[in-house]
Amino acid sequence: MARKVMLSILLICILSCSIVAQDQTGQRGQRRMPVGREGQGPTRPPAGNERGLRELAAEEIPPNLNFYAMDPLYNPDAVLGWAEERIEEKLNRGMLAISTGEGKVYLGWRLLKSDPEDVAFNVYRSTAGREPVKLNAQPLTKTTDFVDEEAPPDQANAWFIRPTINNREGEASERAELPANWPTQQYKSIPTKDDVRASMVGIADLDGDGVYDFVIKHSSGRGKDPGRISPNSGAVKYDGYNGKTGEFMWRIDLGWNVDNGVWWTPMIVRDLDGDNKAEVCVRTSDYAATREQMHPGGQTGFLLDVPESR
Ligand SMILES: [Ca+2]
Ligand SMILES: [Ca+2]
Repeated sequence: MARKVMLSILLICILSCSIVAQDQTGQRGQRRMPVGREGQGPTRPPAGNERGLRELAAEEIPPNLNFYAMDPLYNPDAVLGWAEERIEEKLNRGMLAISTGEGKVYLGWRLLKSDPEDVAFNVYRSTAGREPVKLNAQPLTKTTDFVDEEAPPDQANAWFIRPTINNREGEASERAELPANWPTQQYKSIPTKDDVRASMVGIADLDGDGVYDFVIKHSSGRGKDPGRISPNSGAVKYDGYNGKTGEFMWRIDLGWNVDNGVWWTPMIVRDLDGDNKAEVCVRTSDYAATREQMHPGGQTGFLLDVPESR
């Protein structure tokens, strides 16, 4: 297994405000602590904050990073090192069934990189849990979709495909299902916890099951634009949702000291160490639970006056 790079550290660094450059001799620069004011300082993050990471010891920091975080975090199961092979997502077929009206159901699925060039597909439907029936007369070779115009709408239906290679069928995909009397709805709806509105969405497989999940950045607190100097109006928070089940997974509260910038408080959601579970890289700062606990620069809203910008 190739050594995998702990790029998350690098990216956390790039996004973090507390970065220190290596000098040309490779020596670590003097660690700079955030400049707090008397009576100011971080308070504890909420109990529900994601805490599955620990601080990285100095000897665990890969030696030739140009930048590193002052307090990099490291998942104990992750492999440290550098990627010698391109890290690729391991996704499932993405079998999809969408009612398009007039009794028609659009079916779509992924062509995988592992599929041979002459792959073809058979499409199956199981109605009310009965034995699946093949819908196509000949294996499909041109596209990775199919329209089922004969599914009984008054019964629950499930569809799946099997790739065929040299007329031999391969493994069945996961199933896409529609309940009886399905509505005409060309999207999936996932309710958000606490009716949170998203200002930004990251898409990647968080739990490694081959299905894309979602990370949303809360829009609570008006997003700040660079043209205006204004204090934060809310803590910056991110939520994770399971794309397969729609279930809420976790919430990360970065607190009030992270500027709620529209453009400069982004996230990167991507598998960086090759374990097929996406990392979430965000900008960090000392935690402040309330507006009153913010660093002084944050209270005035002047970004260049906050410790994280120095
Ligand atoms: Ca997933
Ligand atoms: Ca990962």
